[in-house]
Amino acid sequence: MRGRRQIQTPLLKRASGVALLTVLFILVLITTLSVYLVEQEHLSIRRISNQRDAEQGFQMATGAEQWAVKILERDGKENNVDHLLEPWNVLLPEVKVEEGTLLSEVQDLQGLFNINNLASGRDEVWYPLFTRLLSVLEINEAIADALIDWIDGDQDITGSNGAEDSDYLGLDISYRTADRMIADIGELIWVKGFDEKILTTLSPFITALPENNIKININTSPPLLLRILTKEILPDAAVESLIEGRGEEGYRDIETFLTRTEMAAESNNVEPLITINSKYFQVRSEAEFGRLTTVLLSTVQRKTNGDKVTVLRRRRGLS
Ligand SMILES: [Ca+2]
Ligand SMILES: [Ca+2]
Repeated sequence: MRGRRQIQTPLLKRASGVALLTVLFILVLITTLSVYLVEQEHLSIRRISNQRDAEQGFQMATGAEQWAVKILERDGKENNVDHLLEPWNVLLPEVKVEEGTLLSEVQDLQGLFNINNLASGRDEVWYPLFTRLLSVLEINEAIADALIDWIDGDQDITGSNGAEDSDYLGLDISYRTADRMIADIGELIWVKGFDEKILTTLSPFITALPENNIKININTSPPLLLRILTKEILPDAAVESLIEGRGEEGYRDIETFLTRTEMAAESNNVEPLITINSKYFQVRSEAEFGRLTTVLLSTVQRKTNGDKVTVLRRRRGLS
C-alpha cells in the first residue's frame, strides 16, 4: 500500500493541480467574459443613447432653423430692404427645452462676394472686383484665372495663369476641373494656386451661391468689401463714412449710395455690383441635447417676388 501510495501521490497531486488550474482558468474566463459583456452592454446603451441624442438634436436644430426661416419670411413681407439692424440679424436668445438648449443665427450671404460670379470669366464687372479683393488681402491675383477655368464649362485656359484638366491630370493624385459652379468654398483647395492659408484669409469675404451675377448688399457687407467697390481702393475714413450712412434703416435705394461723394467719380462702375436687399442667407442652428451638440448649417433662399423662404441645402455636424 505504502509503495502504491508512494507511486500514486505525485500523479494525484499533478491531477488535482491540473483540475485546480482548469477551475482557475474557467473562473478567469467567466470573470473576463462577464466584464466584457457588461462593457459591451454599456457601450451598446451608450451607442443607443448617442443615436437618440443625435436624432433628437437634429430634430431640435431643424426646429430652430424653421424659426429663423419664419423671421426671414416675415421680414420679406414687411420691407424690401435688408440691413444689419433687422430682427433676422439679432442673435435669437438661447431657448431652454427639456434636456437641452437651442440657438439660431442668420447671416446674409449677399453681404459677401459670390465666387460663382466668376462664371462670366474675365468680365468687366466681377473679375476686377475679385482681383481687387485678392490685392487688398495680399493674395497673388494670378489665382483668379485658375478659379475662372475651374468654374467655366470649357477647356480653354484663361490668361497665362489659368488651369484646365491638363494641369491637374499630371499631378501625383490626378483629377479634373469641376467645369461647373462651386457648391462649397471648401472646394477651392483643389484649384491651382489655392492653399489653406489663402482659404482662411478669403473665407470671411466670399460665398458660393447657386447663381451667377449675384450683387453685394451694401447694407450688410463687411467694411473691406465696401473699400474695393471702386477701382481706387477707398481709405478707412471713407468706408467709415459709408457705414455711418447706413443709419438705423440701411440705404433705402442704391441711388442714395451712388450719389455719395465717396462713390461719385465711379458710380457707373459701382452700380452693377450692388443691391440693398438679399435673397440668400445662411442659418446656423445649434441644439444641445444629452451629451451631444448638433450644428446645422442651412443655405436658404427667399424669392425676390414673394416672402417664401426655401432651404436649398443643409450641412450637419456633431460635437
Ligand atoms: Ca428686410
Ligand atoms: Ca473650365
